[in-house]
Amino acid sequence: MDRRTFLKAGGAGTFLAAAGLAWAQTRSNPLPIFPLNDVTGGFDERIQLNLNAAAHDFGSGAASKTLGINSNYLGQVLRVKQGQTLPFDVVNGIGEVTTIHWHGLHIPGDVDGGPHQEIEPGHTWAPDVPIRQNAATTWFHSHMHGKTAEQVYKGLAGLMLIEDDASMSADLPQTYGVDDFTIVLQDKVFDDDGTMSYFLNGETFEDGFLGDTLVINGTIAPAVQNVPSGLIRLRILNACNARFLTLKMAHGPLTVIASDGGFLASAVETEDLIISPGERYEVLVDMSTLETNSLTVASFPGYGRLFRLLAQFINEQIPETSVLTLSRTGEKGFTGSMPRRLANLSPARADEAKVTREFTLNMGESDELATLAANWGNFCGEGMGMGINGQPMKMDRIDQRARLGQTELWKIAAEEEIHPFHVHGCSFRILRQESHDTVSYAQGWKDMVPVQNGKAEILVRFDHEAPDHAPYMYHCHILEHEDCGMMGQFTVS
Ligand SMILES: [Cu+2]
Repeated sequence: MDRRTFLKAGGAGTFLAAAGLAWAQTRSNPLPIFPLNDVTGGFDERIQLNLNAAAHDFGSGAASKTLGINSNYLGQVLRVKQGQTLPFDVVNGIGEVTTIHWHGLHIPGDVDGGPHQEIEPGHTWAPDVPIRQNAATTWFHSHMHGKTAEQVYKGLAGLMLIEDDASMSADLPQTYGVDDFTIVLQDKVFDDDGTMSYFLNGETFEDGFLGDTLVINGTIAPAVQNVPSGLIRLRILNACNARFLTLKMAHGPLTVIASDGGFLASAVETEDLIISPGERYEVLVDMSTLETNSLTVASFPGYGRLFRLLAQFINEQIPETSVLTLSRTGEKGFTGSMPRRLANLSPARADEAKVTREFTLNMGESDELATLAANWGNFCGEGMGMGINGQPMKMDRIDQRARLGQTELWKIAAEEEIHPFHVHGCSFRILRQESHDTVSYAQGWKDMVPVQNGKAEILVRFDHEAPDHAPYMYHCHILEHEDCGMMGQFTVS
């Protein structure tokens, strides 16, 4: 057995163990609702984001060492409005250097919060962040190169709900914490003493860190939430470091109304929704008649070669776990009906592209890649290397130069495995995924595309500048892959 085969076998062992585990505890916790900081009506002073080192009980009874933003774990939900320029004071109190990247925002490179905008411990980063894009569910998180995976895992992430005039007057549930819920899904490992653990070895670098316990809004699943009758809106973020999730309702379909970059053209009904690390989807669930309904999560059985092979034999045992039970009260809630038309979305036209770029996501195999990755300051397992087009991330190298306002066609391929590819500074449209039809709920505005078995093609355009000293990133959103060098840099001018 060579090293990789051995690592793969190790990965399968962990997976088999996880498959036999009850992912969930037996009792349900109340769904934690993140405090809402709603500045859509304006703000009097700078918006303070305090990054803290803290302790948090996930429901295991033990306090885990965590990171949080104005909170002990994860952060407030910020609700902001198109047209605002948000004056942030991001105060680094976590005791080590970090950055905060605004994931999904169309903003200039010098306020993007990528790995070049380091915040030293005790220092404050004060970017003015212009919100010019349409309504969307976005998030922000550490992008400290080499530490992103660990810092995000520990909780350095929060949500930003961008609204606009259309979204605020739309006939949709939008009463926060009543019929409009922000849902953050993560997978964790807990030690026997109930504390959260994070460790890295060849396997966790290769597959990314996969937990065996699902956590929803910072509490061990399942959670329960009382809701009024009518439509319930769930804005869902997959904030796992590496795990793809398949979401379903116990009864009836999910109605998808928005993806990463905003509303779909029209609502899409689906039995299951695949959500990759970093992706967001907004769904509606009809609670007019059911007493209870549950959001269930299974691990997407497409991950890894051996995983797929094994999945054929043990597919039945992959636990489909309830993460959130909605329980209908007597109250009357949102009385509108399922929407049909949601937004004007012009068709994505490949013939508008002036430039074509090709990317291949590389991992593991060559010693050369591992040596380069290590030499250029990436954080990898021993002997491991990752890169894009044969090049691991290098902080002082610009890989691509794009022109402002020009439409481009990007073709992305993966050597092996599946990788959720993310591009900074924009939303894009998925044109095609060679291996399979692009699911209809992924045909709106996106900033993530899963890449596996053949090329994924996206149509992208940048409307803000990113200079050499503050370039944008494109990278795999399996955070251990990103830290290991599956990332590149580009300017826009
Ligand atoms: Cu990857």
